[in-house]
Amino acid sequence: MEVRVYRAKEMKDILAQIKRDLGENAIILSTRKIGAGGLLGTPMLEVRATDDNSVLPTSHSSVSHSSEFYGPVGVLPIFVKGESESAQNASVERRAGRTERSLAGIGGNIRRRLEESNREAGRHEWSLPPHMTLEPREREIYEKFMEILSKKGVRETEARLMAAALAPDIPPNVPVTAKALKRFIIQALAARVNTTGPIMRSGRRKIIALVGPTGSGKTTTAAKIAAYESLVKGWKVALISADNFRVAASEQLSKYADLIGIPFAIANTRKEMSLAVRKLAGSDLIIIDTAGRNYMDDRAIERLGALLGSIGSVEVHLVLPAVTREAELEAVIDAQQYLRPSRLIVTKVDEALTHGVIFNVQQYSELPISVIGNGQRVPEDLLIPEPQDIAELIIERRI
Ligand SMILES: Nc1nc2c(ncn2[C@@H]2O[C@H](COP(=O)(O)OP(=O)(O)OP(=O)(O)O)[C@@H](O)[C@H]2O)c(=O)[nH]1
Ligand SMILES: [Mg+2]
Repeated sequence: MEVRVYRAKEMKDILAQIKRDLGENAIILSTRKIGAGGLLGTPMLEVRATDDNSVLPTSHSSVSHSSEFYGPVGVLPIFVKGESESAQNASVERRAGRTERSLAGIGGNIRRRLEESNREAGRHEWSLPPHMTLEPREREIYEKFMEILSKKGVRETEARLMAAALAPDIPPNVPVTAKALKRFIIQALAARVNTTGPIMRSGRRKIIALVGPTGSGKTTTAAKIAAYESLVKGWKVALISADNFRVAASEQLSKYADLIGIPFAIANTRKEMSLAVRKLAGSDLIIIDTAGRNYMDDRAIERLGALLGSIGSVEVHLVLPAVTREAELEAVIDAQQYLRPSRLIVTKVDEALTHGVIFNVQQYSELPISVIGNGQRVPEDLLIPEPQDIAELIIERRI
């Protein structure tokens, strides 16, 4: 077996040279950095290669390919140098065995840690709300409820109240298992969640505005509602873009209006807004899409408030994404109080790992939920939820 040694600063230069000398199927036996070379003493690379592919490991040996070698000469396997094929194969197999053993070790560690943390979770004793006492079986049920609710991301204070109120009501024949108890917790959640039902319930003319933080899904949801109410429900719908922050934003909405086949207007000042609303007076439903603004920017929120204030009566829907941390969502809810929202829209539930956040923001804002956004498709990924839908989504991830 002829072994050649190449040195250069760049791997690509070495690979080009190897390709020229030894052809496309050359095998790299080893690579290493060597100290010398270059004006500034830049490290050089040294590569040993051969065109004798009998050194390749047998198919079951696991030899890793380095991404460094994907490129000009294609995939060149890295291989350890050795005197003979059998010695090389044995070496590869020894290394593969070591890797498997160490992976098994890591897997074992992860599994052990998971088991420990599950045992911890099982051992966790949830404190009861103040002044509450429970019989031993009730206490056991309470613990189970708390385990389920906390796994689903329901805020602990809310969960404790719900679980403590519910535990004494569970009939004695119900086993204390998560499976048997889930339907009770779904019922309890459904009884607490507040939703509005369809946006258009009567033929009364309505103007709604979607407000909320940047990128929360306002424009997408405005288009979804417009398509649903107009194409499925047959109402006369119009869209207004009040987003003068980005040129592309009104274009985005105008395209949706074209696709749905409904009127569209842009209104960035109080005057333009009054004009647009007057022009679209024949519509059953006017949907206003607003600019997403940083919730800490009070001035922008005030300006938006003034713009919406120029419309006689507008139903404001606050759009929140289910994938934001709750502390921020609460800050957004606080900041947007100025706009007097009366409805909540929760988007991106398809991207959330747990859905307790829907319940938490609903309880925190005390606003009923009008719409759930569960994907990017317009208009398919829209849900006008009943409380039961939200409870099932939280506990069973079913929608
Ligand atoms: N997965 C998922 N993505 C969504 C959902 N709703 C919106 N999006 C995506 O979120 C991104 C932002 O959506 P927009 O509707 O432009 O959000 P916006 O609130 O109008 O954004 P700004 O006007 O910039 O504040 C887009 O990529 C949407 O496709 C949803 O329910 N699920
Ligand atoms: Mg937008």
